[in-house]
Amino acid sequence: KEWENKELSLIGVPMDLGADRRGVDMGPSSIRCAGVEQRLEQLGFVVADEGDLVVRRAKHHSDVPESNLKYLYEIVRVNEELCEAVAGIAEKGRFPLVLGGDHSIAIGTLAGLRRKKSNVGVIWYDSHGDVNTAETSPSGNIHGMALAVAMGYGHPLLTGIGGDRPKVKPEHVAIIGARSLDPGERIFLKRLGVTVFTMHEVDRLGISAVTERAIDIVSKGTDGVHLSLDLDGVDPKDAPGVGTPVPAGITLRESLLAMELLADAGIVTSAEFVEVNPTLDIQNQTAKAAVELIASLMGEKIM
Ligand code: B3U
Ligand code: MN
Ligand code: MN
Repeated sequence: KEWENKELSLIGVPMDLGADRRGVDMGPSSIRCAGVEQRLEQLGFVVADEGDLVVRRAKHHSDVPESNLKYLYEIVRVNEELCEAVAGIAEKGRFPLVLGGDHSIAIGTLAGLRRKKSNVGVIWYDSHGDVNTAETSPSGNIHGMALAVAMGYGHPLLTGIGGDRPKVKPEHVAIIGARSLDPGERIFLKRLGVTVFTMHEVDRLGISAVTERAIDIVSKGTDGVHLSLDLDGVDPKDAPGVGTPVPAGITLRESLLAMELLADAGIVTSAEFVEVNPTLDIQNQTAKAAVELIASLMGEKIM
């Protein structure tokens, strides 16, 4: 593994424009407060905290007239910067760990990874599919479009970040935890043949079988695996501090098992943890859950 040296770089992206809701910009800060750096150091990682990117407060979302893409220009600008930052970290052979911010930042993360890897596998752990386009989105919120953009579908300013080529192939993606898909998203996912482990599969097969199947899919024919974990994939009882909680989700306990299985498989080469909104949280519980998940993903064992 390229990060066998246990060198890891943290980068925060206080992005909330993709969710059009304030508070998720404090996600990186809340995860840092929950002790992510110390926890990684206890695991033997040499952590470089690159700090946070700057996200400009937009005056009004209708900066693109007549479009269903809120805050498009600033989201593009920040993701271009994130792309460069992630590419730089990956090129140094360090493990990129990105802290969000809303899920629109996956666009920049995946674009940056594409510089180093031509076939990155992606585990999209989320209650949503995030495969809307301006045409299908009910909200105009770009965080609900990030995975479609990474696969090459969406506004050219978004799909062009880090170059016009698609950043991820549909056959290298596995979504885990889906339970809120828009009609257009269902059609899109079927048409592209993306593997989706909805809550139906999680309940029928169990999280361990689902995670094993997902590992098979994202590691076949790929040269690295990115985990994109939206905290709203976790059940809101365990992770209440998210902008769009969806009930009946994957418990924290099941999610920790999924992270342990990923750690055992030794396939994950980058990760991001997104959508933590401390203004909606109870005592920073959701950021603390994120730190537990990060520790398990990076190899922490009970004994
Ligand atoms: N699918 C809806 C809702 C949504 C997506 N992601 C989040 N919410 N967090 C949309 O707006 O695209
Ligand atoms: Mn998401
Ligand atoms: Mn979500």
